[in-house]
Amino acid sequence: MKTNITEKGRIKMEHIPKNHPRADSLRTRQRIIDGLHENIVIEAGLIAHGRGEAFDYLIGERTNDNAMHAIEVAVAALFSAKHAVISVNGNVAALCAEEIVRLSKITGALLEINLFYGKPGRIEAISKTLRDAGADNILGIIPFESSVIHNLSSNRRFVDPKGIKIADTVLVPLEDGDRTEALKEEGKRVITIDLNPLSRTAQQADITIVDNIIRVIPRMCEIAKDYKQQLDKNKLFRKELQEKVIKWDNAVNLSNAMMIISTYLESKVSFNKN
Ligand code: PTJ
Repeated sequence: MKTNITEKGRIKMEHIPKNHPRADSLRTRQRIIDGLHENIVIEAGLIAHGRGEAFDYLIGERTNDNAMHAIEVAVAALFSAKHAVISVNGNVAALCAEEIVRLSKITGALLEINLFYGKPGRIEAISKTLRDAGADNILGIIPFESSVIHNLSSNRRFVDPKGIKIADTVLVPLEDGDRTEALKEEGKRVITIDLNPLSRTAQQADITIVDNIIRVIPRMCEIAKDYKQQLDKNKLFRKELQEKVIKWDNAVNLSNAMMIISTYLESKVSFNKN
């Protein structure tokens, strides 16, 4: 058999057949695997990605109107914040470094690396990826033992005193569920992106975007660009954005997300219900 594995035991992106029915999904998966070899992603990140893929099937692998509404409110929240921060972990850096840097530049939200698994060299590898993607200011690079989020025992508690520590709004995509409650206890507004509407983070965040980060961040950038243009023309537009956030009901959003999964599954069931 002809091998498509390199000497280092890795498959190359170009070895994914272009006409494979799931080529996009395989390429995305490959970015996570490459991220693992580059010390950006941790082994648990592969498991997290698989979990995400499974939930993506359940929403039909597309951005629905409910998620779109959450995306708009999330961008409105970033613009309404006094000090917004986007938290970057290994999976986020591997999947959408360029887009997350673009979102940070349009909205003015700062980028902070915050990892659950503190393996040596990861922060450096992730910051290189972000710099290569155009980031010029990255927080969370030096470990701040003295700046912590209280009531949190994982590695995520160490935060940058210029970033998450003083933020009023934090975007925490693909989160493992131990931090949102603690961030909220410190009075912060939490936005998350999580394909699993039942996850602890999804349930506890103020704004949960139930969709794939691969689709979400480019859409957030488009909307942010539009809001920014409107804000430049009319300062009163900020009030409209604030209203959007105040009116938001995350419990309704999560119920809608679960209904969408349920309806999608029902549409696939072909047995006679009578
Ligand atoms: O890089 P680190 O050390 O900070 O660790 C990052 C991971 C992702 C390994 C860590 O946060 C973790 O273990 O996360 P969990 O507990 O697996 O949770 C990740 C959540 O993200 C799950 O609810 C997944 O369904 C969801 N998810 C995975 N991939 C995607 C996703 N949601 C949106 N888009 C995705 N592509």
